[in-house]
Amino acid sequence: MALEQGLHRALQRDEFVLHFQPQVDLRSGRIVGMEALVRWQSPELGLVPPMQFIPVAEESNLINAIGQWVLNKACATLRGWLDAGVPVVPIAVNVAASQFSDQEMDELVRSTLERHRVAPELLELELTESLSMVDPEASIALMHRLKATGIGMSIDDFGTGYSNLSYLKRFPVDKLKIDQSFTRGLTSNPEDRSIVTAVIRMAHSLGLRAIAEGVETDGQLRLLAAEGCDEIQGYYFSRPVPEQAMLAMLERGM
Ligand code: G
Ligand code: G
Ligand code: MN
Ligand code: NA
Repeated sequence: MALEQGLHRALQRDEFVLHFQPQVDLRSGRIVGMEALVRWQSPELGLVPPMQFIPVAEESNLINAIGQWVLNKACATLRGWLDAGVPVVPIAVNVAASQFSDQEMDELVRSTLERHRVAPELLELELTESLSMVDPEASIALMHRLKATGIGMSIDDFGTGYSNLSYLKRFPVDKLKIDQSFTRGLTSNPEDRSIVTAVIRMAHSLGLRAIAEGVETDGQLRLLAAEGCDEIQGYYFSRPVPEQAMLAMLERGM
C-alpha cells in the first residue's frame, strides 16, 4: 500500500499535473476540443502514468478526490487561458465509475464552473458505458441533471463495455468515442472496419457526433474521413502534451 500512501501525499502536496491531447475536426482540420489526462509528478518515482495509479486510486476511494482535483484543474486552466485571451476549446475530463455514483456530481460540476467563471459549454465529461450499470435509472437521472448544467457529455471507449443499446438511446450524450482498439485494426482488419463504419452510422442516426481515438496513421485517417467520422484524436495529430505545449497549439489554431 506504499502507492496508496504516495497518492494521499500527492493530493496534499499538489503533485498531479494535467496533460492535454487535441481533438481535431476532420473536415476543417482545426482543433475543436482536448482531452485532459492526469499524470502524477512524483518526486520519488518521476512521471507516473495513470494506468499505474488510477486502479489503486479506484480501490482506495482516492479516485473521487483525484477526480475533483482534475475537474478543478481543468476549469482553472480554462480560466487562465481565457484571461490571457487564448482562443480556447472545450476540455473533456474522464469520469471514473465511483465518481458517478455520487449523486451530487451535478452540484460539484456547477460549483466548480462557477468558482472559475467558466461557461458550461467549455466542459465535457467522458463517461464509460459501464459506469451506469450499477444503478442505471439513477445514472440516467444524474446524466439529465448534468446535461441541464449545459456541459457536454461523451461515451468513452465505445464498443468495449456493455454497449446496452436500450440504455444508450436514453443517455443524453453528444458524442461517441470509438475505442482505439477498433481504430488500430481499421486498415488491416475488415471486422474492425465494419464496426467503425456501423458505429459512425449509428452515432449520426442518433444525432451524435463520432470521434475516433488512437488515430496514428494516414491510412486510418483517410478511412475515417471516407466513412464520415467527425473528429479524430491520436498520435497522428499529437500525443498528450503539457499545458504550455497545448497552449502553443491553441494559439496557432491547430
Ligand atoms: O494517456 P493515458 O496514459 O493518459 O491514460 C490512461 C488511462 O487513464 C485512460 O484509460 C484514461 O481514461 C485514464 N485517465 C486519464 N486521466 C484520467 C482522469 O483524470 N480520471 C480518470 N478516471 N481516468 C483517467
Ligand atoms: O481510456 P481513454 O480513452 O480515456 O484514454 C486514452 C488513452 O489513449 C491515453 O492513455 C492516451 O495517452 C492514449 N492514446 C491517445 N492517443 C493514442 C494513440 O494514437 N495511440 C495509442 N496507442 N494510444 C493513444
Ligand atoms: Mn478518455
Ligand atoms: Na477511450
